[in-house]
Amino acid sequence: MSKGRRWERSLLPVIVMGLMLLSLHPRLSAVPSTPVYSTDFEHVTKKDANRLNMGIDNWFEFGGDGGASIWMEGLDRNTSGITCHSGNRCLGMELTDITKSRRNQFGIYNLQNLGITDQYFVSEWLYLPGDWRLHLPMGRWNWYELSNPDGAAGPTFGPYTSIHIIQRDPTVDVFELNFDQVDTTGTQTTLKVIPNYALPRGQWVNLQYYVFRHPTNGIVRVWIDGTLLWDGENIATKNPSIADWLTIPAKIYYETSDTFSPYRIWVDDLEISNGEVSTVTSVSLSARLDGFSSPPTVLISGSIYPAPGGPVNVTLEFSNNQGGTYQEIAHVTSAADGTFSYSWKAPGNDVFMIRAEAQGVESSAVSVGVNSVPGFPLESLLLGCVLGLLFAIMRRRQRSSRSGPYSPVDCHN
Ligand SMILES: [Ca+2]
Repeated sequence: MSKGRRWERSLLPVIVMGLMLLSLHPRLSAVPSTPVYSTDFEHVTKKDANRLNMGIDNWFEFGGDGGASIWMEGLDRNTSGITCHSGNRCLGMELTDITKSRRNQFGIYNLQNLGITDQYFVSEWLYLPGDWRLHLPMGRWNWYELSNPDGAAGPTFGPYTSIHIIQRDPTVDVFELNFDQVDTTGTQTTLKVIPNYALPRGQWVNLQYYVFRHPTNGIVRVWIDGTLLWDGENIATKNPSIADWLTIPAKIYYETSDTFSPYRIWVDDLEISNGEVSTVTSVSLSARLDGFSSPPTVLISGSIYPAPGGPVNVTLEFSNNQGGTYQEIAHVTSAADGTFSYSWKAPGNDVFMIRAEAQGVESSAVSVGVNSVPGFPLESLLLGCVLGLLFAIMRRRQRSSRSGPYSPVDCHN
């Protein structure tokens, strides 16, 4: 073997290392993002009694004056015992007088303005109070409507799908989850029943749904806390005669003649995507200090489970007060296999707790100690090596194509 080929082969690991390092760089690994809207409600305010300043068209339908209201928890109110899912603010919805209104529904309209046509995915966190229960014997109205994943936005408002909670005996703490559809004539059909459903109350719950809009072959899938509970296919999700449509991520709907009780629900961390997004059940994270970089760089990497099959938004945060409060590092997007990475220039010497969040699911926090030490820009050095080497190889191959195979003399040119 010639010296020329040994020279190339000895530097091959450097090339591979350099390319691997470059592939980890966030500016070079950016991928298209499927999510088209998200809010943690931290900067959302009430626009009026029926709308929020949240950047997209929304409307709260109460079905009667003075019987229902909305508020920004953490801004308009601080309800005892309520901690928002993220940050300090979330949306609160309530019925205040169910003789006037049995409805408080949070509708989002004109999703086509976000580039959505016939597919969308909604992820959000909901909170039902710990003492939440229904109050009537089983009858026509002993059910509670939690959400309408899809619906026509004009008379007769069909077809639409509903997520219903049923309590067949109000003296027994057992619930049933029903997935129903109302067709264009107003007829309701129960498409799936989950009896003895362990309804989560007094805790935040991740509700996610996917809708493919089609007059006959539509799809609606619903997950709660990452578990696919309903996989509905070949159902009507689009009314060809009504152009406008909406989705209702959260809703209170219950019997009007019931004795009043404070039916409240809270909403936080809403994200809308323009296609189906696999649901996140857990997030793993690791972080280590790159001792050769200056200023100190923390190499953060992690993975979303299960593999989402497409990009998912991931928020990275740090705390330098032993986990008390967190500040944002960056928003990154995962690869289709769920992996994500980021190189973070730490804001000084300290012990940092770092965590990642995707679709409202948080990783465990990991700890990294940063000590600023004199170093050298390894990344730049490797990039220089790689480019220089590639240039040299190209030149040698041009020469060899003119003058034949390498000779030992070539190495000393
Ligand atoms: Ca929030």
